[in-house]
Amino acid sequence: MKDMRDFIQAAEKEGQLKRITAEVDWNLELSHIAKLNEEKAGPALLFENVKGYKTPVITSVCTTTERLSLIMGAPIKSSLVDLMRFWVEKSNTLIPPKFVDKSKAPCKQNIMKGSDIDLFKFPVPHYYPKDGGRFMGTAHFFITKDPDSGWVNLGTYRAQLLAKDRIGTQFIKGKHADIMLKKYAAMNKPMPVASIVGCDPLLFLTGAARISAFVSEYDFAGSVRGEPIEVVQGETVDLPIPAHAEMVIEGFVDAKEFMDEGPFGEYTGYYSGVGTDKRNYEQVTCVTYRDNPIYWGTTVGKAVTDTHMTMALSYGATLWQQLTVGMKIPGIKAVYCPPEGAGRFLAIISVKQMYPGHVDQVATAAISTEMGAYGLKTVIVVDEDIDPWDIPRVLYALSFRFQPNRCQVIKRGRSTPLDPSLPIDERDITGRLLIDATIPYEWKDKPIPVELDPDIVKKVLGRWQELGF
Ligand SMILES: Cc1cc2nc3c(=O)[nH]c(=O)nc-3n(C[C@H](O)[C@H](O)[C@H](O)COP(=O)(O)O)c2cc1C
Ligand SMILES: [Mn+2]
Repeated sequence: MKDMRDFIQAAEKEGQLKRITAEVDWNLELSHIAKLNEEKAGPALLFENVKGYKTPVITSVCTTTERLSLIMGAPIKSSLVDLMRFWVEKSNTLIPPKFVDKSKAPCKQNIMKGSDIDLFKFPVPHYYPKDGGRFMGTAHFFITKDPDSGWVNLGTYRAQLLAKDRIGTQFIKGKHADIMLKKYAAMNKPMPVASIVGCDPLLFLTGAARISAFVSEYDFAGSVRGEPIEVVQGETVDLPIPAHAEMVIEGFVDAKEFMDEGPFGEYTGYYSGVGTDKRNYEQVTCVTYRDNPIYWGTTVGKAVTDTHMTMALSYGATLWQQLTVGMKIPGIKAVYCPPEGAGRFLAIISVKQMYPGHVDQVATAAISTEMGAYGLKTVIVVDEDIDPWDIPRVLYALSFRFQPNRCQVIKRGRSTPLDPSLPIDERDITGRLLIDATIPYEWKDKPIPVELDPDIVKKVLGRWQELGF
């Protein structure tokens, strides 16, 4: 899979995509159709007739495990956990991207520069009633480059359509683009950026993933694809651009320049940026796009949407990988970060205990990984006989194995400013709760589980029909 067109073809073949030919308004109507469809776990939607525009809009690309499997190149019936295992495997190797000539890069088929630039030429949706405007970049990512090391980052950060040649940014403190922007600011230079709208959906998954600092998301994507991602030099910025992208918005972010941005209906189910938040913005220098481009958007909003599925996959996999491959902690059976918690606020980890304190090690390690150190609030550790995605069994453990006195409250940790459980002006720091829902390893007298006698089970199953079942 090289681009969005390959995805559309594959999804259509699997009955995972629906074309909508009736006219639909970009103003609220399109997003509401998409959201209601997502709540029913419906197909990806290709809106072919958006009021006032020729360009089609695709939504709901990542909402189901079937479509995540198609994107990852895994068997279509894979579960989220199968995909997480696959992700962990692929993160052990990295394949850097490969530059191709501009003539082989469809993203260069059309080029707008200078006064020709007009982002209103694209059918950018207005998603939720109280959004501050239309959001150009939702299922997109910004490409940036570290001025010191040359490390190229792909990061998904929302981008509001602010003017015909401006889009907003929301680089939350400590995100890779924020770290880079501060370096450019110290050098008194604006930061070159490119926003990519519509491409191989895998690149969006990686843009939203918590790949470690100094590792390029391109290299991880190359590993998943088993071959280098094809990139091409930007027109006005020195950045590698996905050659098969539908739309590329090149420009600069000046750390000293601000505009009003937001609010936006975020993945927490609440608006963020309420009031007069000022943010840096991208001043656009060039827009390139394919012939008959396809615009890609996503609803974000209340769980469960593309955002939650994407994060549950990539954040869960990253946590798993960091605990096992990174920290080499023994006994980790599985990790699950439920989509309902956007894969980031709640983690459930199943462990085969091997020594006293093992559970505490796992729980404190989880909140210290790159993934867990940012905003993870609750860690539940269960014994190896419980699959962490089997929520009824997790509730069982929380009822019969959990003891409040074995919980630990961590008072301070890095938070996300989007967490609605904290007061709006005090969201830098969060508390954390580590829940031990296991039977302690060191107990000599462990509770004796009630199990059926295997011989009798065999015998009654042999009589099953006779018994009238
Ligand atoms: C649809 C969507 C929108 C997002 N919007 C933002 C945003 O506005 N700001 C932000 O800092 N993170 C946002 N995120 C989360 C980041 O993509 C995520 O933290 C990622 O790790 C950032 O890349 P980085 O690790 O290279 O900084 C969003 C994720 C998704 C899926
Ligand atoms: Mn990154």
